[in-house]
Amino acid sequence: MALLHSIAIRSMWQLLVCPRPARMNLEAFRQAVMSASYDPSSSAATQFTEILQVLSMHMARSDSLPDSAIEEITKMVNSLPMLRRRATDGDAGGKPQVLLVEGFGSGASNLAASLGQFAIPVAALKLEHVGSATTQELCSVSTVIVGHRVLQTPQLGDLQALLEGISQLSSEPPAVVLACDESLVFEQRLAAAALGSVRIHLPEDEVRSIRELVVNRRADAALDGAKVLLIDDSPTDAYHALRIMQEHGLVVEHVDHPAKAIEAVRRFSPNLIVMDFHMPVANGDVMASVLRQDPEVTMPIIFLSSMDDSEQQLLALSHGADAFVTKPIQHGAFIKAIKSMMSRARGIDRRMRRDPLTSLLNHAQILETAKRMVADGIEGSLAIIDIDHFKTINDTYGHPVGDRVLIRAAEFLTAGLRDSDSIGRVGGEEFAVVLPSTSPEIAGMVMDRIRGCFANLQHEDDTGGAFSCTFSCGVVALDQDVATALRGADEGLYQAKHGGRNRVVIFGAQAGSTSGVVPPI
Ligand code: GH3
Ligand code: MG
Repeated sequence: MALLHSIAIRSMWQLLVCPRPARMNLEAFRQAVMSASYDPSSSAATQFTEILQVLSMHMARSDSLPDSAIEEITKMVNSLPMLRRRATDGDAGGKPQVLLVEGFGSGASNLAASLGQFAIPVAALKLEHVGSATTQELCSVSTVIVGHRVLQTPQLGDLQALLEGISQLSSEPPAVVLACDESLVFEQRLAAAALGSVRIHLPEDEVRSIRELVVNRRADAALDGAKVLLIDDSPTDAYHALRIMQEHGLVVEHVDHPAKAIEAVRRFSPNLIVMDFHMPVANGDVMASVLRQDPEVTMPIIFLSSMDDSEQQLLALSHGADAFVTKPIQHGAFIKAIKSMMSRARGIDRRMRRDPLTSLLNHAQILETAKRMVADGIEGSLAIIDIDHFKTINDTYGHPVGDRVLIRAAEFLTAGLRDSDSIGRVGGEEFAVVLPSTSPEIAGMVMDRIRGCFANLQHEDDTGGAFSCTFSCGVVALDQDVATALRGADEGLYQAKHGGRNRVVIFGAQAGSTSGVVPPI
């Protein structure tokens, strides 16, 4: 049975069924949904069942689907990857990815408690009880927190064995966060090196940097939905590589000739390229140079090769290749190589493009996105959002609680907007959203819907109490130069603040045109 993932299901629906919703394609889609693998208790499972019900109901009546059913299924299919992401994020009952090893100082348990406040679930375990921990509990662990006192005890060996066990289960060694009361001396650091990749955390260090470590490891480990361009002229080899990658949730596009590679890279924007070394017209070393001529092609390139010639391999590496995998492909080693390349590339990409607290695009990147959209002749809208009285939240509840509100606002925007919209953090408590192919009126309504829901959210403070907060938003047409649009959105935001906050104001694109407060939906 094919191991299909939510993203593959969505691609199939968008690329195959929606353009031609005839019986044959509908049937293929129904089969794919039925054979998809998922945790039967997850919210994604409910969504899968609902899709099947809608499909079966309409297919019993006719050979094609009415527009209303297509719309309904499209909505469900679009939300699948998000449900899956949520499940892996550990929200709706996901397995904890952080394990606290208890008994080696209060610093570690304090850190674990603070992470809990950032909505990161932490499981706890004593080393003497490792034997009773189940595979289920340990296989999702990517970070282990332990107090530094473990370094001076004979239990250090038990901890090493636990870490080894976890890396075998999850095919990745976990990161170790060593919670220390004070700076370590060199001998202690030497002992800590035996634990693998260790991050030292002192009482004065910010908890949010550990939160980032956990969140990033989770994002890096997930291959689901990452895009791979496979360039291979041999149908048999291509089929083999394609199957392995698809089984691990990768979205793969295959081209069978080097001449098609450049166009495919532009259209498909892969996260990684896997390429046969020996191909007609150009071998791998030349192809690597050709692809790297384009400044956009920064993604890793892995070569598949049956040759053992280390000199040729070195040459290819000097031309911009990143790794070699020898044919015939060994399933495990191949996926490991892909994971490690992809995770390194994503880490670099994230540091360059993303805001560390919210993982949204940073200021420069969201502006770049807006500029690119205008340059491509796509009209849309720009929204600037600013949280109301945020300084008071910090002053009343403390900075860490303020941070949590920012993270929540970012998650809320991400969940409420389309995948094609781009979201950035452009200041302390200010966000920008670029909505392609959306008029300011529609963008205003969308932002107002999110505003209304956000205002109803309850945020927890550190004493178990709850509070709510609001945001104001300015919206403008993005059909002109970005600096002018930004001034317009800022002006809309200014009017929203002065009109009483907790509202969205659409600023007219033309000077002197009317600006409007969005009526409640
Ligand atoms: P207004 O409704 O007019 O927008 O008032 P405000 O209090 O939201 O605006 P103001 O600009 O006076 O305060 C913004 C505050 O945001 C001040 C700053 O300390 C805080 N801030 C900036 N970056 C961060 C951050 O990363 N985390 C936290 N917790 N606070 C931040
Ligand atoms: Mg503010």
